[in-house]
Amino acid sequence: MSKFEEIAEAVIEGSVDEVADLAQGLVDGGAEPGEIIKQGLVEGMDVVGARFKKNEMFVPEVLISAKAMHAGMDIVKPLLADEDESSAGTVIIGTVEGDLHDIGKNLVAMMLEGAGFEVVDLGVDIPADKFVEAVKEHQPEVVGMSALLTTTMPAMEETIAALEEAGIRDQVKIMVGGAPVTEEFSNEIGADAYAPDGSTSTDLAREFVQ
Ligand code: B1M
Repeated sequence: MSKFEEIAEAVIEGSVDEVADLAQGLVDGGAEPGEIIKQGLVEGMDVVGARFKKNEMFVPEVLISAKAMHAGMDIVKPLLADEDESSAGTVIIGTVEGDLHDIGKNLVAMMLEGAGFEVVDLGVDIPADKFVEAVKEHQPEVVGMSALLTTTMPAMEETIAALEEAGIRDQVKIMVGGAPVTEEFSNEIGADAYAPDGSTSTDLAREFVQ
């Protein structure tokens, strides 16, 4: 097994210290930071995402894997000469206004980070105008919105309307998700895609930036 495969395996197992040690070892041995991310950390999180989708892994395990992935990122990220160059793209993500649920949104954000995206996580209870400001500031390729309450789902539509009003709707792809959200709802409100889970979010974001 190569050192990259070992790091991917350690991410899957959620071995935080092992990932950190392996990442440090690869850095000391002269491996490129981008290679460590793509062939090690991202490979591992890709497997985690796929297993989570098939119910072979569950939320607590995914969170531990994400923590392990972050331990590797902490070592490698400062060494990237130009983060933008190695970033797969930028995604702004947030839970919409009135909604405080963030476990799923955080998982999605971590999966996206694991896939090499620069993620700007706005947090929870984010009003439409904050999304608009963030798009203007960070110029992302993708905007992700999460809602866990049927009562906050309309805030997704309001946010899309605010982006349209600001004249920046067409600059971004909009992805929505959260337990009550459906493909049908996503189409109704004019989003570009519905993602049922973190793994699909990552696949969609990759498609969007191509
Ligand atoms: Co809340 N809550 N909650 N809650 N809560 C639900 C959602 C509920 C279904 C429980 C129930 O009644 N059975 C219900 C909603 C009913 C409805 O609207 N239909 C509910 C309610 C009513 C409420 C309160 C109103 C309760 C009250 O105070 N009376 C209140 C509202 C607070 C508010 O937001 N304003 C409330 C509060 C809370 C807690 C604070 C206690 C806590 C949240 C803690 C936190 O997030 N930090 C909480 C929790 C934990 C839940 C349940 C139990 C679990 C949600 C969760 O984290 N799931 C939930 C019941 C349930 O879902 N079984 C419930 C795990 C998570 C990994 O899944 O978030 O679906 P999920 O994310 C998935 C996908 O949906 C997707 O990917 C994730 C990974 O696969 N996804 C995206 C999510 N966002 C995405 C964005 C994307 C793409 C994919 O693109 C950007």
